[in-house]
Amino acid sequence: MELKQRVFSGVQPTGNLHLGNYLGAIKKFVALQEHHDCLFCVVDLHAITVWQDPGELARSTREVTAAFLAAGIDPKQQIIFNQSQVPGHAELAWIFNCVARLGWLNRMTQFKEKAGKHRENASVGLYAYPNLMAADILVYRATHVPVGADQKQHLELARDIAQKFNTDFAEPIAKAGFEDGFFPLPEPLITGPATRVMSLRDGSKKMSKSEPSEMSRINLSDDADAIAKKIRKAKTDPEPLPSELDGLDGRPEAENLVCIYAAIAEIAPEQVLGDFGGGSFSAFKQALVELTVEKISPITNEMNKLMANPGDIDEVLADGSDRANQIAEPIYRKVKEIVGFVVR
Ligand code: AQP
Repeated sequence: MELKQRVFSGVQPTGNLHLGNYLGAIKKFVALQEHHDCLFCVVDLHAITVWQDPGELARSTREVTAAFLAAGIDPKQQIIFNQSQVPGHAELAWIFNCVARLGWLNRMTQFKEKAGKHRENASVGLYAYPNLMAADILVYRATHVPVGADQKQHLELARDIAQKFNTDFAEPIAKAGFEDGFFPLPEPLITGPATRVMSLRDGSKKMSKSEPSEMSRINLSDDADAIAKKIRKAKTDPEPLPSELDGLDGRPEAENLVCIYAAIAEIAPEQVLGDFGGGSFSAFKQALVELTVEKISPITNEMNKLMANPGDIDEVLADGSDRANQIAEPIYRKVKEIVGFVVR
């Protein structure tokens, strides 16, 4: 049975959607929809692995949906939905809890970073998060997953889980007519100059929703003045911009701004240095402000308009969830048969 190419990716509704989420993920979703069948998910089950205020969670779920729509994803051609409305994600995650090994999860660096010193106090959900992420992808037998570089390790785990499931249940899978295994090994799509956008205040840390300093990130909700202020105050170094890429070695803040420019302008970092190399940071930052405002402000304005009608956003999610469920339900039913559950 030939497997259809299918794209899946998710964004957590945990507030402060930022330029890293946009360039590392959402902008790529928009490009991929041209030639692929895609599912774009607001992963609310993932969000609650860390406590969320319920009212704020609902607002953020609509805000991420608004960002998908405002960025240009077509909700009729593609599927936009929230994870908790499709039961197959959590159900398959349980089976994967029984397939994945503790040793695999113990290696996950994101859990170590997020749990920090208070590991004993972290939720079980935060620890098992990568199993749910594997289920998110595989409940659709998705083949391609566009993500930022921070998700690479979780994607590798999803491949390990798919592989182990295919091996553990090889016999019933073959009997059911799946000659090449039941689950595909999903391919990460981590490409372009902005796979890891860094903090504007510290080039060694990634731009992140949970960083307390607002100056560290550009939020998709920022207006032109806020964008300008944050870019002008972004940390740099005393040297002028180099003309060649290797001149950025050991200069993470300069490299970050060049890569942000390249990703927004859709050109190579070499070309950015060709245009701005040898010049001062202040001239480059001014150009980056203008470019960022030109490209991000229309998205922000559209998000604000969409957020004024939450009922319309909820309809997009309900319709997308129904369509997602139509794909997930028969796949999960087949999984149950393969595992040996008695089904009706
Ligand atoms: N800095 C980044 N650069 C490039 N891509 C990024 N992504 C996140 N940060 C960057 C990508 O955005 C998508 C959605 O991310 P998420 O919402 O699922 O969660 P996250 O990775 O946990 O986001 P944050 O901002 O880093 O949140 P906190 O502060 O909670 O850790 C993913 O494809 C992600 O790779």
